[in-house]
Amino acid sequence: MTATLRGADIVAQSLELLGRRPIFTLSGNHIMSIFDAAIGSKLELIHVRHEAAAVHMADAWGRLTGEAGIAMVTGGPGHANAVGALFTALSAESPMVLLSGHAATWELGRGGFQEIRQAEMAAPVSKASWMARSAASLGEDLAEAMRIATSGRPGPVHLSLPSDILDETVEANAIRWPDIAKYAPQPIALPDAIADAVCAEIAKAERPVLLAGPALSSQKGRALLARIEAATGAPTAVIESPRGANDATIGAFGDVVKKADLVVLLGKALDFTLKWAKAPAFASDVRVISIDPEGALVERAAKEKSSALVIGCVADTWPAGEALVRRAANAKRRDDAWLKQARTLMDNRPDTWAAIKSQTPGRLHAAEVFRALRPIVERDPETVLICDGGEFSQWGQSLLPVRRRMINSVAGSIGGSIPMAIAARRAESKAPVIAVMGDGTFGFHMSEFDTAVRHKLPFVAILGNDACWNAESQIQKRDYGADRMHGCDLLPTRYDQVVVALGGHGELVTRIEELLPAVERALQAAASGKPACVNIMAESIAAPVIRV
Ligand SMILES: Cc1ncc(C[n+]2csc(CCOP(=O)(O)OP(=O)(O)O)c2C)c(N)n1
Repeated sequence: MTATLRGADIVAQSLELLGRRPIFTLSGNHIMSIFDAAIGSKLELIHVRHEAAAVHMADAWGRLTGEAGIAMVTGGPGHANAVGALFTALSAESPMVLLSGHAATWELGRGGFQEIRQAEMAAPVSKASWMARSAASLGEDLAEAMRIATSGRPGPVHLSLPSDILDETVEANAIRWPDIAKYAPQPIALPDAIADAVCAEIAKAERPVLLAGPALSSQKGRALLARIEAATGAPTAVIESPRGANDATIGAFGDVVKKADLVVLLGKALDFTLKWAKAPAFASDVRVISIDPEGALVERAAKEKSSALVIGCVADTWPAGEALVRRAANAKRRDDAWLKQARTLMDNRPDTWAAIKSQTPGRLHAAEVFRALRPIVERDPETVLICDGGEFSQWGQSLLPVRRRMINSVAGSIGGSIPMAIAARRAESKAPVIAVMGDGTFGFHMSEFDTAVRHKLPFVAILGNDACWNAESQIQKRDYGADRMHGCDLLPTRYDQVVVALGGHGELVTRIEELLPAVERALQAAASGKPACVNIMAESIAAPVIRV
């Protein structure tokens, strides 16, 4: 008798073959065959409370580890819930794969249960999106999805899995298991001659800057940028926030780019975050170099900057960065006066911040909170920090220097930090995982504290609770006037008690003296297995802007 396997078993075994990692999932009719196939396999299922959370977790896994994170949801509504979160992963350039169950192929076009055109739905927020067509080749579909997710500019990929294909049995000798070597990413190198030309342009420029996209925001990516900076003498920065050069993480970088006479884009799209490198954000005669994995983005740079684009080349970011480090030695050495000047601006945090104190009894100012937290995040160099939400967390971005950090991406999409912290804990077993967010943001996925408790994946949430969607309230104040701020109020809810009810640890902080003891207790709770929330009553203040 020939052995047979179900499509679902082929999925489970292929996922093992392609490198074991957790599967962030929410169950549903179309994927119960895969849950069944997981029995006796080494698949680790982390079962969440909302499909978007599964995607945020896979996104965080991708960003922290560099390997494709996997989210698995059911078809129709499960898929629809998941798709929105792909936008965050796409703009964070995060490698991940969304596997969605799907109506059976024989139901299609006939009004099948939860039938919807899933691949088309996910296409605008994915690098690639398709529906599997045969059980025998499911392993190849998975390998191809992971290859695309991790190749070139990393990003999310979607694969729909029709339930009849998952249920179908295939004879073992007919199964096309993926040849792993065939699916390894094939990076596009930057030719030495072009690397030499880029290095020569940098050496010749008076005030060059090198800007990287979110794919280099990882610890490894930042280390590569530090090496490029040391080798070329050009200041480097990751542009990972919708605030672009005005992201408070990079201090007064807006003043640096304004002075620049050459901008090297290393896997950084020329887009709204850079105001398309036009005046007044940049000098009107700034010259631009674009090195990008996507030809379309090199072309866009050419279109936006016409003859000011001095070099455009399709190459992958990592090998291109390595080539610049290697070839910089051949270029004329520049003095480091400009680099020092730029670094001073990027490290700038206004002196006045050191003395900021809350003006509102019973509430803390964000600057007080993050000044106090800085020594805590610096205690362990492997600490993972996640910053999410509006105004409060941007103070955290600015005041908490860490090597491993994730923010809510160029899309500025709030809400993913609690699931991201859970996935970060799964990727990092020892160092503290700290998520900073506003109270509006906390509400998106607070039920995932239950997931953290069930799966013993503890972290600490630092919650700036001003009972307001403050970022939007600040827009009303700025654009329409202080007398037209309305409709953005929340309640001073005891989110700490919500977390206790879900099985975690909660702290309420209304005075600065209470902050550090509360955070230490929260860290201890997390170290002993309980996720924790420090609910800090905070003043409603605008995000920091650093200008010199
Ligand atoms: C998914 C998504 N929904 C809505 C927005 C718009 N938005 C940006 S910040 C913000 C308010 C955030 O409020 P909160 O988390 O309480 O942080 P605060 O600004 O009060 O510090 C909103 C609604 C967004 N960027 N992303």
